[in-house]
Amino acid sequence: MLLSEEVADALADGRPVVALESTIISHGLPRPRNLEAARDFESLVRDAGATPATIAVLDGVPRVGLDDAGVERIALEDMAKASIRDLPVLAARGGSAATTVASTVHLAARAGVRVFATGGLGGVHRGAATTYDESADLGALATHPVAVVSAGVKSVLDVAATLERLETLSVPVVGYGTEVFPSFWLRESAYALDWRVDTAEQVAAILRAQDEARAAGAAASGLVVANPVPADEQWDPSEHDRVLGEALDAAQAAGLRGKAVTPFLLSFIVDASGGRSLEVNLALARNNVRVATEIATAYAASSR
Ligand code: PSU
Ligand code: MN
Repeated sequence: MLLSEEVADALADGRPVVALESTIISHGLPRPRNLEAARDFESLVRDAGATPATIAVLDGVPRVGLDDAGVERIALEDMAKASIRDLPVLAARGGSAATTVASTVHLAARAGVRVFATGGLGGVHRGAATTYDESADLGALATHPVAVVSAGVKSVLDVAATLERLETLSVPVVGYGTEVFPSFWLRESAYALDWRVDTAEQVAAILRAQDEARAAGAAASGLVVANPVPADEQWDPSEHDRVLGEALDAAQAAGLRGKAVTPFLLSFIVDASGGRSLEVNLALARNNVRVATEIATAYAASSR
């Protein structure tokens, strides 16, 4: 694993660092908007006084913090999609890949980065009772000390089952300024949360409590910070419902399985919505990067 110089320096000085995911860039957003987005997310972190750590595997080496050439590669090259289990295979053969939430969390934890921003979390797919399709993101959050700021999970997933699994896995979930779990393009799902936070300092205090528990011998655990898309940027709910139905039908007709399912649904929905879902996706991801930067800043301040 290789840390960029600026990430290594920031961590050594106790300055705030925000991990950023690469699968959202390589497989979640279409070219060329994805390159713009990757640069934009990094700028948002920098402009708020923190250090971005975009994470990916390049030529067999997991990287925590990319230079501009690396950012271009994840956006413009055809990258594999790597979960945690793919990391040793890529290392052995010198391969390159974008990292999912699961593998980004894993590498961030190894580097000592405590806060991570993405768009949406992977979760339990509809029909999982027979397909067993549950993202490794959930298990990764159960075992790594990284807080993930996301806009919840997409309504293409089984939102209720995802929340149940997070409960079983003992991953805390807090709503950022909300009592309701968001559903990615929409501010709300049908599911209420147990805990609401309203400030970055409140999240930093939870991270501190986790650190103290771990120092006292508790196992590592992540945190889901569920941050709804701003009200004026959410998708029109009726258009959302229509496109969602079409996407689920298409995925079933295509008979996809494994890691092909999520990228298929994402690109189908961008096309079927005439690009509208993409604008909402970018808006919510930017919002998550902003909140993650505030949390990382509050966390760094609280450890001085
Ligand atoms: N959800 C999104 N956008 C994404 C993904 C999920 O709204 O780009 C990506 C993330 O990288 C996530 C991965 O970790 O899909 C989950 O894939 P799978 O279901 O194969 O675990
Ligand atoms: Mn899957």
